Amino acid sequence: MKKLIDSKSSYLITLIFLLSIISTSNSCTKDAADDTPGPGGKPNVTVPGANEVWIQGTSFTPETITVIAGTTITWTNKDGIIHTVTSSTELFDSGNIASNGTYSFKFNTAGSFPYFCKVHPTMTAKVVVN
Ligand SMILES: [Cu+2]
Repeated sequence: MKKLIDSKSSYLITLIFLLSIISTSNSCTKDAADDTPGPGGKPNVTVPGANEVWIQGTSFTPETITVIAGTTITWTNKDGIIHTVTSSTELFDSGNIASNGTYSFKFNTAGSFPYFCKVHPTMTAKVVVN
């Protein structure tokens, strides 16, 4: 009889132990999810920041970026393939930008500066400097 009680109580202890693990791991998951949202409550960063252009899905985002003179713009290749940032007026040329690579150029004079990708010439965009 004593042996039966012992095995019952050890079963209960095991059950309580397992339940506490499950509830602890649930609260951990919830905490991690709560930490995920970035600025503005959006989960992580899904849009380029100011003075930033993303090369993503074989296109430039934003297609037109407007900045003031003296601003440095940074392009980031978010694709898994090579792209370039090449001025249509030969003002700048990044050369090949590998996946996750970046290229920066400082725009000192006002004007409209169209550019394209040498690898995919249908990829076009422009920088407007005020
Ligand atoms: Cu390209």
